[in-house]
Amino acid sequence: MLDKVSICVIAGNGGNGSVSFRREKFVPLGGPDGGDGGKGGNVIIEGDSSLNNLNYFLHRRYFKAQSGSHGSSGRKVGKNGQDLTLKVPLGTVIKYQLPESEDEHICDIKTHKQQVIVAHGGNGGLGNPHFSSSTNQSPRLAQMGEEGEEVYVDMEMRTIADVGIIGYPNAGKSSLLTASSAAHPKIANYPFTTLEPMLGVVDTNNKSFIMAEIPGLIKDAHVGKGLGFEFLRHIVRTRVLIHLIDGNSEDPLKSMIDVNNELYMYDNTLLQKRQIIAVNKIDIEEVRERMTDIEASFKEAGYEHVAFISALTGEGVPELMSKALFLVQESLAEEPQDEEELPVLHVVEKNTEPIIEKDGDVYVVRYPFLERMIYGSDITNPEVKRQIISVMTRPRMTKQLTRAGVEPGDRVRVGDFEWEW
Ligand SMILES: Nc1nc2c(ncn2[C@@H]2O[C@H](COP(=O)(O)OP(=O)(O)OP(=O)(O)O)[C@@H](O)[C@H]2O)c(=O)[nH]1
Ligand SMILES: [Mg+2]
Repeated sequence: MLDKVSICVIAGNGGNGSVSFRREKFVPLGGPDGGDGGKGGNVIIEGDSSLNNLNYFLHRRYFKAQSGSHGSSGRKVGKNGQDLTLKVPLGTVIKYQLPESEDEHICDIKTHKQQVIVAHGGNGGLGNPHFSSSTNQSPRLAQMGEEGEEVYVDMEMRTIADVGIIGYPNAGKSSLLTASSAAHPKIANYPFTTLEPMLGVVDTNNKSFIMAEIPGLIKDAHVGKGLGFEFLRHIVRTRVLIHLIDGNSEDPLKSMIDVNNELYMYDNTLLQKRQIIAVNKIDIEEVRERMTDIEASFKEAGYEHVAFISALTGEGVPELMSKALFLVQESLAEEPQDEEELPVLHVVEKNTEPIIEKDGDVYVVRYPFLERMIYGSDITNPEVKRQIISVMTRPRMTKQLTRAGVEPGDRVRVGDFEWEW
């Protein structure tokens, strides 16, 4: 079962704007009619309640949404690229960081069809009609489409179970899951039979909840003993823990304290969860005889309520499940009702003002709007060169460049285009 994966997603590029002129009979050169490019598709991650693992990502780690089509003559706007939607199980936590950004975006996919856009498609480039002006009726300028965002996304599935069964290996966790749900985890008389979390649906009192067996917790799990902390993240979001103890073990109280210590080492808030202590295997004669002693030792240590069950015969199991359900409901009632959660969509920041920097003797203008115009136009054409310079020397640009210290004779560069001021 794959429950943790990193993938690379790339949104579609915007299509290029087009340079084109109307062709009419008897009119040698009509007005500009190049269409804008279409928008690139987004990459979206969507919750799907029918999934329970991330296996889809086992063999594919690289995903790209469709790019927008280029604009064409007759003001024909390019088609938008299709979004790419990746489906993940509920309980998946998504983390990603945009290039050149400090902020990490974290999003928790909790509901069916919940969506988050992890990479935005690039905008389409503008066609040449956008560059016409009173002084330039035949603009040969158009914009290249914007690049789609490329983002690395870490996904981690954290089981959403209401109840987690914890306890030393061999305590009978799988047996309890089998006794109370339709799940069929392997049961055997040796430790570490179960190597990954097992889930089952428990029906009790006309209600149901999801219960998970959390395997592998032993003393020193925090330094990697047993299965280590591998699966502890799965209990972070459970509401109730059933702490199952082998009544036949040497020191039931100590084994419980050992496991709770490990929880504490991992995340001390885990001990604030509602926990039911259940001593198992009371069908065994010796265990039955020890029951009062065990109860007394727990009481002495401050644990008032201990349930006694047999996962094998089912004795005490229905009562234990009712108690678990009761505590789940209690925990639900306490939780502040989720204010309508805002979808986590990162805001696309774009510099809307030119930035002027010096690279040696050259003044470099960084401004996506103009850079894309350079890349979208044929700068080998002398007429295009002339038009670019006239856009660059409009009053607003001139003011900004002068303020930055540009003087006649200096070199100025935008994208691949360099000229003398
Ligand atoms: N007599 C008796 N044996 C039990 C009971 N519950 C479990 N067992 C036995 O204890 C052994 C371990 O049971 P599992 O359910 O596999 O225990 P587990 O906690 O899931 O163990 P791991 O997955 O290895 O951590 C098996 O041989 C079970 O048959 C019980 O109530 N009574
Ligand atoms: Mg097991």
